[in-house]
Parts: sequence; C-alpha cells; structure tokens
Amino acid sequence: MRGDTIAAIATSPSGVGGIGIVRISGEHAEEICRRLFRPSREVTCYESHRLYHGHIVDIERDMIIDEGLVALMRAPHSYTGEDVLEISCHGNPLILKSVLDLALKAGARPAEPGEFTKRAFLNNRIDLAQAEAVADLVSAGTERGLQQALQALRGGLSAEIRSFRVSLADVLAAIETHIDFSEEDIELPSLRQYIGRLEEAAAAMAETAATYDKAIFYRDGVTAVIIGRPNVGKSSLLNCLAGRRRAIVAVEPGTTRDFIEAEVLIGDIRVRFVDTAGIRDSDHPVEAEGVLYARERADDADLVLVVIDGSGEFTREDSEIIEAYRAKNMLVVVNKDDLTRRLSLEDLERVDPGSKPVFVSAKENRGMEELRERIGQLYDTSGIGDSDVMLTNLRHKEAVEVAAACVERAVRNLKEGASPELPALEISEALRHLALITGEEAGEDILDIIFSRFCVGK
Ligand SMILES: Nc1nc2c(ncn2[C@@H]2O[C@H](COP(=O)(O)OP(=O)(O)OP(=O)(O)O)[C@@H](O)[C@H]2O)c(=O)[nH]1
Ligand SMILES: [Mg+2]
Repeated sequence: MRGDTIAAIATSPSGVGGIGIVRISGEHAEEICRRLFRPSREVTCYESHRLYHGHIVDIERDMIIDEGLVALMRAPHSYTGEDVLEISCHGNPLILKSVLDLALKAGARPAEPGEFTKRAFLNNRIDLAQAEAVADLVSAGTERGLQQALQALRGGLSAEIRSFRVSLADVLAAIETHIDFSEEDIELPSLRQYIGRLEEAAAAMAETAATYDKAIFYRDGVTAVIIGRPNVGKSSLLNCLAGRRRAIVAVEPGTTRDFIEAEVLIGDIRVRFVDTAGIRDSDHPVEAEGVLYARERADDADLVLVVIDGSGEFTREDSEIIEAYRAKNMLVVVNKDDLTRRLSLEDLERVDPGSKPVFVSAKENRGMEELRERIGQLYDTSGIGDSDVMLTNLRHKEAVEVAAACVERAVRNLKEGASPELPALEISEALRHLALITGEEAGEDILDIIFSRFCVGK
C-alpha cells in the first residue's frame, strides 16, 4: 500500500456547496500539497492538523484555480492512518474537479469507493464493523438511523461482539484443558458446569441478532403497499397520507394502472406508500399488467394495507385479497366511512379473525392519524434505548446467528456427554464467525464487497 497515494472529492462531487473538499491520502500527500498550494505566508514545515490559508495553483499553466485552506494530518494520527491532505476550496464542481486533476497530475491516483475507510481498516484505525458504520452514517435517512450508525462507529457493536468472544474463548480454553488432560489420570471437573454460561451466551447472541428485524426499518424505511379492489379509494388514501395530490382519483374503476409512491415520515421511520392498480380480472392488457405489478409489489412489501369500501358489501374479492396477504404484516383499512356503512364486520372477522380494521374517510381526510399510529405501533422500538446495540447489517446478523447456532449445538453436545472435541469444535466455529464481523477473519473477497458499497471519497 505504501507509495500509492489516492485522491478524491470528499464532498458531494456533483453538488454545489459553499465549500468542497478534496482529500488525499498516502505518502505523497505532503509533496502534492507543496506542488499545488501556495500558502499566503511562507511555510517551512507544515504542522500536522493545522489549517493554512493560500491559493491552489496550476503551476504548469501558471494559473490560480481557487483560494482555500489546506490541512495536513500526518500519519498515524489521521483518518486513514497515513498522511492525509485535505484541501478545502469553494464548492463549485468545476473547481473541485480541477483541484482533483491537479492532485492526480502531481502523482495521486483516483480513489476507489470506500478506499479511505478501507485504508483506515487495514491500518487498524478502526475495525470492520466500524468501517461499515461509516457508510451507514453517511447514508442514514432518519435521526434514529444516525444514532445507530454513530453508536456502531464509536465501537458499541464491536464491544458487544468482543464480549461474546471473550466469554466463549474462556469456555473453549477450559474444554481444551479437558482434551489435553483426558489421557492422564487426573480428576477433572465436569464439563457440564459450562452449560449455563454457553446457554446465556447463545441467548444473548440470539437477542442481538433479533434486533436486526426492527433496526433495518430505521435504516431502509418501510415499503407499505396499498392494495384492494378497484374504486375502493386507494389513490385517495395515498393522497391523504402524502398530504398532496400524487395519484389520479376518478369515479370510474380501473383508474390507477402504474404504481405511484409517496414517502412519509411516521415517527422515526420513513414509510414509502405505494398506490397500485385495483385488483380485478381485466381483459384490458394494460390494466391486467397493472394488476400483476400490484400483486408483485405487495408480495415484496414490508407492510400491506388492504383497502375495502365500507359503504358496500364485503365481497369475495375483498376476502381473497385479505387471504393472500394475511401471512404478511397487514392492516385492513375500511374506507368511505363518511357514507352509511354496509360492510358486515362479521364477514370481515370470518376472513381475518381478530381483525382490527382502521376506519377512515379519504374523502374527508378522517382517520389518518389513527392509521399512522397503527403503522407506527408495528415498528415501535420504544423498548430499545438509543445506546442499545442494534444490528443494521445483514452480514452481521447472519454471522451472529450462525455463531449462536454453533453454541447451541455445543450445549447439546455437553448435555449429551459427548466427547469434548465436539463442543470445542463448535465453539471455535462460533468464534470464527464472530471474528468475521469485526474483520479479523474477513478475507479480501468480503472486504471488496463491503467497500464497493461506499461512495467515492469516503
Ligand atoms: N364518499 C367517499 N368517496 C370516496 C372516498 N375515497 C374515495 N372516494 C371516491 O371513490 C372513487 C374512487 O377513488 P380512487 O381513489 O380513485 O379509488 P382507487 O381505489 O384508487 O381506484 P382504482 O385506481 O380504479 O383502483 C372516487 O370517486 C373517489 O372520490 C371516501 O372516503 N368517501
Ligand atoms: Mg387508484
């Protein structure tokens, strides 16, 4: 890695901003600084972590590119652990591109996505879980998502994983002693005494893994697909929830054919509502295509809102739609509650036992607060504190689950009085999977996948 100096625009590369930053990391950072920066007062030695004012110049063309500030962060006390130069200039994309070009001409090469953070990891500034938290921190779309990412970046997740590893390694050492001395004539304490500790560890890991299912909604938001027969008021409902006219509403059934989305913040969660074509058998190819889309979207949804018309009878089609999505997270929304109700709640109860439908009138914009509340309750995490570790990364969740399963098998081995080699093997395997999270055991292939998801400049 030494000798290879990388450069990238660290601020949004296409966006215009007051200030933009070009970041350079590697052993040529200082040399590049001296080549493209003319300090306003003479500098003999750039002090680490100090800002210098001056001009960025293209010496070949004898041209001033911009006025700005530079800071040199010398290794190892920098983000990457290498010499890092940050050039702050005016945030015009043309200026930023010129400054980057100058850095490249002066000997740097363009950084790959996430390469600065990858170097921080390879130079042991942060572990892999922290590196991934950087990407989450940059992309988080909600306050809660930010808190989680920050917590992971500060090492909260890493500390939890480490504590699992410490307790497992402890037990493993004890079991290995048994293996070592089993040939000799010494009275050894029973291995059963470790069952309790292993059970505790497995339960704690399973609990941590389970946080993923909720945390993921903070990170990625929730997709809620609005589905139902034609004309029940799906598009009207979407417009109410979005607080503006998004979808066309019309008296004739079969109005909506494509799907239309609107994103709304409910509590800490971004909910993407998707309006779809009314479900019915249609001879019209475009409408039929829309119905197919609607079903596909609903199949993939996190939440399905089945809308039925309260002013009409409960129909076989209504019941078929409810049946199709009952296994999913589903809410029944009874619309047109401003009209006389002709819907039989007993019929609804028969198809959806324990049904707690939400009654609304999209026409009069009534019942929306209750609907939002009910959706919020589905993703409620009030029991989880801001400082509790939550897994937001599928890779982490899978590793913790596999580790927990290994430990559970070790427990079974011990209960069955199996020879100590078996539980020892399981525990070693659990330790290996936990180490994948913080990166001690992660190979180049895993690193490539992880860092390719980053943006350039991070
Ligand atoms: N009285 C009353 N009429 C409503 C309500 N919601 C929608 N409507 C009317 O019902 C008709 C259909 O509304 P849409 O929102 O287009 O229904 P849709 O389910 O999207 O229909 P498709 O796109 O055809 O599947 C329109 O005439 C609306 O004005 C309501 O709460 N009360
Ligand atoms: Mg519609």
